[in-house]
Parts: sequence; structure tokens; C-alpha cells
Amino acid sequence: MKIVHRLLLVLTLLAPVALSADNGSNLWLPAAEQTAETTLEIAATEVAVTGRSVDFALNEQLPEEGFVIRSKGAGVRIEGGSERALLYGAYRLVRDWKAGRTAATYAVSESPKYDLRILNHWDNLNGTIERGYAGHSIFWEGGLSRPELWRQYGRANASVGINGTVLNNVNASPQVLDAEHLKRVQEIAAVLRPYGMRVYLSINFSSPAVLGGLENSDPLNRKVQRWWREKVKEIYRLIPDFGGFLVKANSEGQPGPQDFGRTHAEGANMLADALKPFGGVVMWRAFVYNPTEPDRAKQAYDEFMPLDGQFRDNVIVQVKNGPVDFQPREPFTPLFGAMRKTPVMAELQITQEYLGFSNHLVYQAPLYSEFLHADTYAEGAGSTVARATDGSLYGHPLSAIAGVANVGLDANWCGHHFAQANWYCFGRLAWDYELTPEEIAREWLAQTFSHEEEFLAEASQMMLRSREACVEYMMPLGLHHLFAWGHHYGPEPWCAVPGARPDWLPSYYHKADTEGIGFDRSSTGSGATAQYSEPLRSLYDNVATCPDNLLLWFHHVGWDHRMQSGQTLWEQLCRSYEHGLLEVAEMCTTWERLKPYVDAERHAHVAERLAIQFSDAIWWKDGCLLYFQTFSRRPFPADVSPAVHRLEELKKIRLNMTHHN
Ligand code: GCV
Repeated sequence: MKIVHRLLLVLTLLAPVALSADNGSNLWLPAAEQTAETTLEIAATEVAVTGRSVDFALNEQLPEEGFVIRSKGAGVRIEGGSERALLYGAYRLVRDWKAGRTAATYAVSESPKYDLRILNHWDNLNGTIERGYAGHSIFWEGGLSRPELWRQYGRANASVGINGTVLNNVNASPQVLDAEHLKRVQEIAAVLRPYGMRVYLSINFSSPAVLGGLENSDPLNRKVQRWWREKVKEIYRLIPDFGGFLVKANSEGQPGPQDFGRTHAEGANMLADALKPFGGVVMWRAFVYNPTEPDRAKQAYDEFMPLDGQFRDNVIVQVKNGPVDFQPREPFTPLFGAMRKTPVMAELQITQEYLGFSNHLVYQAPLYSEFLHADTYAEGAGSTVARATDGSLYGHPLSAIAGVANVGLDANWCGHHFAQANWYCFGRLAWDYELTPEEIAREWLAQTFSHEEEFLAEASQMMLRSREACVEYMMPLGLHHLFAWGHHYGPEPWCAVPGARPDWLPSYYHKADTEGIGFDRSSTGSGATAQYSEPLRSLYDNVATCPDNLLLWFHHVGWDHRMQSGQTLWEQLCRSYEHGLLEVAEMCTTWERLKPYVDAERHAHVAERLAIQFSDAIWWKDGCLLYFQTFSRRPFPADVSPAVHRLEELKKIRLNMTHHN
């Protein structure tokens, strides 16, 4: 894209010469040579940096992953329900030390809110990563063994309490279960084990036929069941603490039980039965939609609600936070709270598929937190998504949360230095969703860059505002999926591809016409509002009470509609895009001011990406407003800056994705 290149050129000319070099490879952690091998040795080695003398003791009265830290003379004592818990206690001390908030005395007691806190890697066996923007796979690229890198990865995860990882893409190759790949999985598991991490695999439902040569993969076929039992035994011989399977079935062309006229429950239960003797779990995804359904947002609920109660107790249904697909803002998926007899876990997306890849600074803790604290009202007020998934609302013994990882072989792991904060905050919120996005931003900044209060105050505000800024410059007021065809980076609300699935085109979602804009999901439209509990159902259903920030998600609204703010819809739409753009401009100037606190290498790297984000925000604003203006036929309000681009010019943009990927 021309404007990006021009900006990059200017920036390269202005960029200061790097004075000190920090490539971000240490993440938020102290640099450390680790030679320790057992969990306890690692814990003891890690705390050395704090200069305190630390005693470790197992205490079986504590929850398995819980720890307490108490001052003991000049030192501290950490007690934990397991060795892993002691390691988490050790990392609590390291975090405090690195963030510069060392307490004189300690009286701390912690245990995680979710049992399974898992990263999902969409890594392909050929080393590429689906929706990955930070280089190729740390597990599979080049077929190489990378134990030192895996160790650092395990350390980073343990430091924020992440205790599991799915090593391959949910669009899974059957080959992951062949002898050669299982050997690699065994190797990775051995490196991650002392860090308290279990490995899991995504499986392809057709594996018995494709890999095993059976005539089909029907879950009720005895031979198929036997094949899975044998495969699971083979896996546990190699990896005794293997976590289980993640499954994407009958979704976006993946095979599944419905190919044989069976239900999701029958498919999941077959795998669950094979895993049960070994303590493994099945995470069965509810990300299903097909082009014949008039409202994609309704389908997961429609398909899975009738199955509630039919799943084995080691199955957990994995549901994306929103009913469409990781958009900058969505309401929560109505399955949360509604499925009572089956444990349900949230899938969040850490990699920024819809948030500007690794070019945009978008801190996601506000998004995750907004979602986890959303009230489903399923059992009356206070039935938050968090409580519906952590086991407390329905008493399910199994609780979990997953995040789609943003990690690759890039030196700084995540592409953008600030994208590390999204990995970090996922772990911290999975541990304790009561932590505020601000607390997490400050502790991450302090560990990653500088403890100085002036820096923390400004940089944390910049991070906290970045998610709303992204919503505003991309898709405000409940708009969603305005992304370009073939990638999800820039805007293409006009996109028309002859013969394409309608639910893969932006016009399916925005439905702009001369009357107005938005998807009518109310009782006069698709009826998706009926999937929510009262009083949300009525609140969303009524155009007068639906919150402005979700209005166009639930309603088709006239251009002159009076918003709760008193402006017309068209005016507010224009001003939202403008405001998003101004927010990014301010992020650029804030970052310039923060230069004295940040090493030159990382400062320049982030500044360069902020410039791209700024030009992209202009692209989004002009592309969306000029296009929607062809329907609204209204001028921009006087306080909104005129378009920089012409619509016809923007329509010609074809991104060279290698630039952004
Ligand atoms: C892994 C979206 C993404 C796909 C992804 C899919 C899923 O459609 O664009 O890349 O596939 O979600 O979550 O299964």
C-alpha cells in the first residue's frame, strides 16, 4: 500500500540510530541462563534474582495450584499444593521484583480461577502458522528440534500461570498422530513438563480413515473406536501426562461426526471414552456455521443447545467469546450461561487476526475483561461469563480457558513488542480475572520497559485506550466483519466476489442501503436476541435501549436515527471513525514523549508500527465512510476531517500480504 510505504520511508530517514540493543527476546522476564532441570530447581534458581532467601514447602492442604507466601525473618517462605504451585509462587516473587514493587513483608495467598489455562497454536506441520504474524512455528518449522527455545517458552508461560498448550492448528493434519510427529510431541512435552505445562493436540476427525486406512471414521463404527483407543494408548506410552484433544469438526470444511449422520456429542464422546482411562479431556469447538443459515451468529447456539447434557464428563465445549469471529467488539456468545449441564470454556484470540496483525498496538485486556465480566443473567444478575465458565455457577468440576497464541520465531516472539502484553494479559486473566486491565498493563510495562511512574502512567493509558480506538477506526457502533477478502487486515465493505459464500462477504454483515445500516437480529429480524436471557434479551431487542456500542450488531438503523448521545447515526458513525484516528495520532505523540524511558531499538520498532497504524486508521476511516456515504448521501459533519483518499483509489488496493504477514 502506497501510503504505508511513504510513511515508512519518512520514518526510516528520521529514525534515531539505535543506541542500545534490546530485541525483546526476554519478554517481561529477567535475562537468565537456565540449567535447572526439575520444577523445584527452576523455582529456586528463578528467585535468586530477587536477592531474598526463600524456603519452599509443599502443603497438601492448599489447592493443587495454590500457594501462599509469608515473610520469614529477612526472607520468605512459599508453600504450595504441588511443585507447580511452588513454581507459580516463585514467579510471583520474580514479578514483584522485576516490576519494582518488592513488598517489605509478604502475606499473599493465590490460586487460579480456571483449572486449564491453555494456549492454542494454529501451527501447521509445515512450519507456517494460520493467522500468525510473528514468523513461523517454534514447534514445527524446518522439522527442527529447538529445546532451548521451548524451554524459554515454557518459562514465559509458567511465569503467568499458563499450564497447557495445543501444539498444532485446529485445521489439523491427520499426520500429527503418526509416529514421527508423536516423537516430536514427546520431545516438546519433556521440555515443558518441569514448567508445569501439559501438551495437547488438535486432531483431524478423519484420522482413522486417512492415517489408519479404515473404511470410514464413523464414531459409532467399532473399528474406528478401537483405532482411537489404540492411538490414545500409544500417545500415553510416550507422554504419560498428555492433556487431551482439541477438535474442530464439521466447521469450515473440516470433517466431523455429521459426515456420518452422527451428532457432535457422539463424536466427542467417542474420543472422551478413549481418553478417560488416562485422565485426558476433549475440548470440542462450537465454532460452526454454514452458508444456508440466514444468521451465522445464531448457529453455534442452535446446534449445541439441544446437545446439552449429552456429553461425557471429560468433554468441555470450547466457544469463541463472540458469536461471529473475534471481531473488535461483539456481544458474548449466548451459549455462555445457557449451557448448564455441560462445561463450557471460552476461546479468546491473542493473535490479532482482526486487530491489525502485528502492525497495530491493540492491548486486549479490556476486551477480555469486558467479555469475562459480561452478565449473562442466566441464573439472575451476577451470572457473569467468568462465573459460567469457572465452575462456580453450575458446579462443574472441569473449568478451562483458551487463547489463540501470537507466538512465532520472531526474535521478540510476537512481532510487535506490545503484542507480548496480550500473551501476558491472557495468562494473568486466566489466573485471576478480577485483575484489572490497568493493573496488568502497569505490571507488564514495569517488567518490560521501565518502573518510572511518569512512564507507567502515560504508557498504561495509551494501552488501555488502544482497544476502543481500534473499534472506532475499524468498526464502531456494533459494525463487524468489514474486512477485505482473502485476509483480515484492511477494509473492504464493498467487497463482492461472484459465487462467494454470502457469509464471507462484508455486505452480509453491514447490510448498508439507502435507508440505513446494520444487521437486524431483533425479533423483527433473525431473532438472535431471543438466545439471550432476560433482561438482556429485551434490552438488545429494543432499538431504544440497545447500547450504542452494539446497535448495528442487533439492528438495522436509519441514517437519521437519534442515538443515545443525541447525534444522528450518520453523525456518530463519522465522529467515531474520526475519534479512532485521533486516538492513534495521540498514541504516536505519546510514544515520542516516552522515548527517554525506552531503549532505542524497541522504541524505533514500535514507532515504526504506530506510523503504519496511523495510516491504516486513515485507510479504514476513508474506506468505510466514503463507501457508506454512497448510501447515506449525507456530508461529513464539519468537525470531521475530510477524506484523504478517493474511494475508487481504495477499491483498487490489493495487499501484498507478505508485507503484513
Ligand atoms: C483456524 C476463522 C479464521 C480461520 C480459523 C477459524 C477457526 O475463520 O479466519 O483462520 O481457522 O476461524 O477458528 O477455526
